[in-house]
Amino acid sequence: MKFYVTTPIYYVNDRPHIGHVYTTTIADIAARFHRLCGDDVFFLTGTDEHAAKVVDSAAEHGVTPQQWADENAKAFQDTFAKLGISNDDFIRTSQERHKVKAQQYVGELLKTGDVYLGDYEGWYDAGQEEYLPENKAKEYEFKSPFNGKPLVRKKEKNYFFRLSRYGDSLLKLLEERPEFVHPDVRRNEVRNRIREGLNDVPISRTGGSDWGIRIPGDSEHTIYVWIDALFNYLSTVDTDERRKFWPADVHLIAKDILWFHAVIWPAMLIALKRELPRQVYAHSFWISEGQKMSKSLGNFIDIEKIDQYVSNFGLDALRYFLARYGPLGINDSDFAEARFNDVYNAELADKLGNLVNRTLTMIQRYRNGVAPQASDEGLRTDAETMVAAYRERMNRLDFVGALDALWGFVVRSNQYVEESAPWKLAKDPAKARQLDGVLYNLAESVRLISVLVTPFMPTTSGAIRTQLGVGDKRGLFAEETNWGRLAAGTKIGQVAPLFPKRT
Ligand code: ME8
Repeated sequence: MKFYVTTPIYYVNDRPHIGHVYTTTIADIAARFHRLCGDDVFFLTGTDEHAAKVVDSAAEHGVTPQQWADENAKAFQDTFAKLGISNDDFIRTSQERHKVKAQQYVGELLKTGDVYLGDYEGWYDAGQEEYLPENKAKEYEFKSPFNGKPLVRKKEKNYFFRLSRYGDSLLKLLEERPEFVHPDVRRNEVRNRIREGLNDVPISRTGGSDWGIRIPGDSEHTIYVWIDALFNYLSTVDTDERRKFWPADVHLIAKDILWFHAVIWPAMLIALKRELPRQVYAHSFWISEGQKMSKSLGNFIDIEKIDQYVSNFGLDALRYFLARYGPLGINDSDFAEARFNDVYNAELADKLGNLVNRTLTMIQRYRNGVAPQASDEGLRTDAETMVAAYRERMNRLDFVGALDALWGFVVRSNQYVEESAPWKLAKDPAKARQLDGVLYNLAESVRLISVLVTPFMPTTSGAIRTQLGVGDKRGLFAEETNWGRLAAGTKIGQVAPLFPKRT
């Protein structure tokens, strides 16, 4: 099976922060899970470069827009590389391969009449580069809901996309394929707004700057940055080798950009007669220490702060925290240092780290570092129930649920240590076989956990496997999750604490 997952392409004018890192990490977890299952995965992220802000900032810094974009795109690329993100490509909308395709798509839409030239007047949010509908502009008292700056009344000759044609098709789509927009609350929001009626949307701008992609056959208008940006998902895989990946299996985004992804994008694809993505998954927001992150408060968890967390706790601890406590559902999540510290100690050090460490230490102490023979079914049923729940949840991108199931099993295994008290069995030679069984079951549960943490904590997974003596190389999910795969006689490696406790 193929699996194509995308993140938003990020505005190249901003510096990477926890929000960008979050969506990209979540996509990375999905990609790694599907690779573990043997799927043919394509994972795309990138940068959105044709915003007017780029021209302004470049001018302020005395460089060309392209130089400014190059520099800032690199910040995103470096950040994702440093965070071990396993994207298969990084699309930049200023790349020729994208520009050619974006022009081609607009050309197709001009031919079908889905794009036409007309007049536009409305309330414009310069920071977001979008027009707000009259009622929204009024509701926000003619100020940007994003940065509070006054909206500007703007009039221009524009190319429009005939969105008004597609209301019924979109409602039908949401009816027939409810999973198209996830979570449900977001689908309902979209449906209600579509029912209020759809206007045609302006998809071009003028402004004298060359920065942007030209509307084909027009020397003045460039393609509005949002339309240009949405095309990235298609343009990147619109080649002979990659066409097999379309349609995208999931576009991961946050709720701020739902309308573009759940309404404008599918309408354009219908107009282009292309297959529609299977899902648009709009998560909620991270807030910081109980407050909304904003420029004015200066409380972004920015890349410097992220680096600090990584050096204090390790990259995998950050990935775990993001995945387990992140805003995948409809509620916002708080990124707070005290909470991070508690989670690290309680869930990584005391639960997972402790289980691995005590299991391997006991095998060293009681069995000379060699995994013994199984003698009963011990933790098997618990393991199988957990694996089934984990798989089903991972397939639905319910990472919180999958980690709940997995950590439930970690807790169960720790409990099993207490119940079976190997230190008592070790004192009685008549119980040697029983002790073999207990130690085998624990080692096997550690092996299984090493496989299932792979998408979330790839480095930890490797470390557990090296300590257990089974090597970093993994088979596919289906075979690795068979209970009893650990060979008796496996010589365990050097044992070291995975998550030293923090104060
Ligand atoms: O909107 N919590 O780019 P952008 C969680 N270029 N995620 C957050 C977040 C937060 N507080 N803040 C941002 C754009 N994000 C356009 C997209 S796509 C064709 C064009 C994440 O740089 C989240 O994924 O403003 C959100 O949707 C995205 O960053 C917005 O990134």
